[in-house]
Amino acid sequence: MARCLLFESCDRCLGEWVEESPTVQKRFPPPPSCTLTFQQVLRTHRTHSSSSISASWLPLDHSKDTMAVIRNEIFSCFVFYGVLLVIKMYIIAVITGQVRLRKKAFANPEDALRHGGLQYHRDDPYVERCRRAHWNDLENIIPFLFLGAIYSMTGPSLTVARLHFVVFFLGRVVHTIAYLFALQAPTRSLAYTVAQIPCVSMAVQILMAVTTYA
Ligand SMILES: N[C@@H](CCC(=O)N[C@@H](CS)C(=O)NCC(=O)O)C(=O)O
Repeated sequence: MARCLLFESCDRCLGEWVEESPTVQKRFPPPPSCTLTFQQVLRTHRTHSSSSISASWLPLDHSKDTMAVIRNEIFSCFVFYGVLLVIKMYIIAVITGQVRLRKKAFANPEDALRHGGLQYHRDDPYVERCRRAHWNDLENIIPFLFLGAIYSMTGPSLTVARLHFVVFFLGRVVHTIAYLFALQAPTRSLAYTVAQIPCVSMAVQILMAVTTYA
C-alpha cells in the first residue's frame, strides 16, 4: 500500500489511495466500462456510518491531472469575462427601462396608461439607441459564449486564451459606451471590429481542432 503523490485525505474519514494490487483488485474489480490503460489506483473511503469500504477507480496520471487544472483555469477565465458581459447586458436593460420612464416612451399601452396616458405609448430615439446597443450585444455576446466555451476545451495556452477573452470583453465594453454616448464615428465600429477578431480566431481554432471528425 502506498500513498499517491496526489493524495488528498477526506476531512471526515481517512481516504486512502491504494496501489493496484491483486488482492485489492479482487476485492474491488474495475468496472466493465474501465478502459484506462495507464497505472490505476483505487480510492477507498471508509463510509462514515459504518466500517465498510467504498471504492472507485481513478487514473493515476499526473500529466493528465495537470492538464485538467489548466483547462479549468482557462474555463474559469472565460466564465469570468462571459459573466461580466452578461451583467453588462443586464445593465443596458436597466438603463433602457430608466430612459423609458424619464422620456415617457413606453412600448406597451398598459405601461403608458399607468404613467400618464396612451399618448406615451410611443417611440423615443434614445430608447431605440439603447435597444440597438442591447440587440447588438445579443448578436455578438451569445456567439462568444458558445465559441469561448468550446475554445476553452481545445487546450489553448492560458495567456493566449485570456488575451482572446480580454480583447473581446474590452471591445464590447467600448462598443456599448460608444453606442450609449453616441461617440464620434468610427469609435463604435472600431470597437465592434476589434471584438470580432478574437471570435474569428476562436472559430478558426475550434474548426481546426475538430476538422478530422468532419
Ligand atoms: N446587425 C448589425 C451587424 C453589423 C454590426 O454589428 N455592426 C456594428 C459596427 S458598425 C454596429 O455597431 N452596428 C449597429 C447596430 O447593430 O445597431 C447592423 O445592422 O449593423
